[in-house]
Amino acid sequence: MSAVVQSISSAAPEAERELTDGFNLIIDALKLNGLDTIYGVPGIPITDFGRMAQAAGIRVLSFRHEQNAGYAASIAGFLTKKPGICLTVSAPGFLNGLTALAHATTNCFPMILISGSSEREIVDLQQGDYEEMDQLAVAKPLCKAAFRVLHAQDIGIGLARAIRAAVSGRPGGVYLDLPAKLFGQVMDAEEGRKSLVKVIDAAPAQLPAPDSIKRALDVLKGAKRPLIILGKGAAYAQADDEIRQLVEKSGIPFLPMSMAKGLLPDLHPQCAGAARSTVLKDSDVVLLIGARLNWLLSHGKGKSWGDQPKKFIQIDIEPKEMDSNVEIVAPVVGDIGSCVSALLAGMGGAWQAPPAEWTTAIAKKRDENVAKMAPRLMNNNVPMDYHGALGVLRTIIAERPDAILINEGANTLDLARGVIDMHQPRKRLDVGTWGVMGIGMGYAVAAAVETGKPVLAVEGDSAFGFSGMEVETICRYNLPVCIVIFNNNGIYRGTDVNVAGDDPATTVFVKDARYDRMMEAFGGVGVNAISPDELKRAVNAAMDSGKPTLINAVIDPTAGSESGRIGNLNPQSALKKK
Ligand code: ADP
Ligand code: TZD
Ligand code: MG
Repeated sequence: MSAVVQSISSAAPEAERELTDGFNLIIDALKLNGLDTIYGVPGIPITDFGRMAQAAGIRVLSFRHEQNAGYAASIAGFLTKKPGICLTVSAPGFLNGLTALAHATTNCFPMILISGSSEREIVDLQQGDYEEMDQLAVAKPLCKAAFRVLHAQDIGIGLARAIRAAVSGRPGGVYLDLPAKLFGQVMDAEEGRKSLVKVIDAAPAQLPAPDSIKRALDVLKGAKRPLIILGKGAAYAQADDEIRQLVEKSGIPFLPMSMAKGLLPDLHPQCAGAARSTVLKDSDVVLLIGARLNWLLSHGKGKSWGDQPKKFIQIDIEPKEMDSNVEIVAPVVGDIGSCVSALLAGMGGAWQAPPAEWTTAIAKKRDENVAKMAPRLMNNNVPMDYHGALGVLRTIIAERPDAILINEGANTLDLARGVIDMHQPRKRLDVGTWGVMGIGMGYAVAAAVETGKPVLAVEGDSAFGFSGMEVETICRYNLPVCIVIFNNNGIYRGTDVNVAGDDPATTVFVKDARYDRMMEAFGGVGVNAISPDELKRAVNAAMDSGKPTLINAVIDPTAGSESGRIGNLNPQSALKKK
C-alpha cells in the first residue's frame, strides 16, 4: 500500500495533488524500517490504525491485555535485535503496556511502546479528557527514551529516533507518544515520503579500545582457575561463533546464565552449569560476557563467591556497568561481537589452556551432581513430583533442540532451569532480571510468530494465571504452542493453611483445578496428565501436531519449597522467634 490516501481534484487538473495522512505515514515509516509485526490491543484512538496496518501487510497480533502484548514485543526484540513493537490505547492501555516497557529496559531488550494519547490541550490543562494522562511524563523514568510526535511531517524522524534509542548501545525500551490528532493530519504525499527516514546502521559496532583488550588478556593469562560467565547479553548479541571460538580456544570452563543456556550446548565438555557453586567459589579470574553482577550473581561478593580473591574482567556495551558492584580490573567496553573477536585475535596461536587440576576438578563435580540427579529424573511417581515431570520434558527438548522453551514460576522455574539442558542459542526464555511472573503467554505468542518454531511453555499454576487469558490468542492465531502447567494447587506449595478464619491461605488456589478445560473452551487441545508417562505422550503429540495444547500436569502439592531456590530473600524479623 502506498502513502497516497486521497487525490483531491479541483476544477483545474494542474491543481491536483496527492495527499497522505498520519495513519499512512506511521505505517510507511514502520515498513521502511523492516518493522513488520505489531503486538497490541485495539481501541480509541488506534483501532483504525491497527486495521490499516494489517491491510498494509504488517502482522498485527491482537491480545486480551496490553501487558501480554508488551511482553511479546519485548521478547521479539530479544530474539530479532529489532525493536519489538507494542501498540496500545491511551491512559489505562498505556499503563498496562508500561510494565512490559520497564521490563524490556531492565532486561536490555529493544522495544518500542507506541500509545495513542488524548487531546494535548485538554490533558495539559487537566480538563478531564477521555482517558486523560500525561503519558510522556509517566513513561520517562521507566524507559531509555521517550518521544512525542505532534506533526505528521515529524513521524519519520520520531520513529527513527525511537529505533536508534531502542537498539543502539545497551538496548532498552522506548516510548513513542502519538496523540489522536496526529493520525488524521493530512500533508502532501510527496513531502510525506521525503520526510520518512530509513535508519542506517541502527546499532553500530562499538569497537573496544586495544589497551582494554591487552589488559584483559594479561589478567586472563595470569589465571590459575579462570571462568567465563555468559549472560543474556551474549545471547542477544548473536555472536555465537565468536563466543564458541573464544571458549574452545581458551579451554576455559563456562557458566551460562539462565537465558544464555544453549549459547554453547549445556552438554559441552567445558560447561560448568552443573558445578555452579564450585566454580563461583573457587575461580580466581572471572570473565563476564554480557552478564551483570546483580542479584542473580550475588553482586559478585559474599558467601557464594567464597574466600578466594577474585579478579573480574567484564565485556559490556554499557561503560557505566563497570564497577557497579565490585571492582572490575579489566573493563572491556564495546559490542560483544567486536570485543570477543578482538580477544581472539590477541590470543594468537599458542594459548595456554587452564591447569588440568582446575578443569578436572570441575568435571568431577559436574559428573557427581549429574549422577546424583539422574535417578530422580526417571521416577514415574503418581502424583508427579517436579523431577519426574521435568525428566520427561528434558528428554523432549533433547529430541527437539530447536523448540523454544518458555519458563516461569518459582519451583517450576528453578528446577526446570537446572534440569532441562538447552542445546541451541536463544531457545530458553524466562522471567529475566526481575524474576517477574506474567511473561509466559506473551513470550509464547512472540516466540512462535518471530521464529516459526514450536514452543513449549513450562508454567507454574500461579505464573500461568498472570497471562492465562491469552490462551484464546494462541488458539485464535493457531500457534504451535504447548503449555504445560505444573499444577501443585498454589504458589510454591498447595498445602498452606490459614491459621485464623475460613478464608483459604494466601498461597493456595482451588484444589485440583482443570486448566486444560480453559484451552478446550477456545478450540485447543486440553489434556489432564497425572503421570510422567502421560505427560510425555501428551507433549510429544502436541509438538508433532503443532496444535495449541494445554496440559494440566498434576504435581504433588507438597513437592515445592517456599520461593523455590530464593527463599533466603524473604525478609526475616529481627525479633527472634521464641
Ligand atoms: P544475565 O541476566 O543473563 O546475567 P544481564 O541482563 O544481567 O544478563 O546482562 C546483560 C548485559 O549485556 C547488560 O549489561 C547489557 O548492557 C549487555 N549487552 C547487551 N547487548 C550487548 C551487546 N551487543 N554487546 C555488549 N554488551 C551487551
Ligand atoms: N508478582 C509478580 C509480577 N512477579 C512475582 N515474581 C511475584 C508476584 C511473586 N511470585 C514469585 O516470585 S514466584 C510466584 C509469585 C506469585 C508464583 C510461584 O508459584 P507457581 O510455581 O505456581 O508459579 P511453583 O512451582 O508452585 O513454585
Ligand atoms: Mg504452583
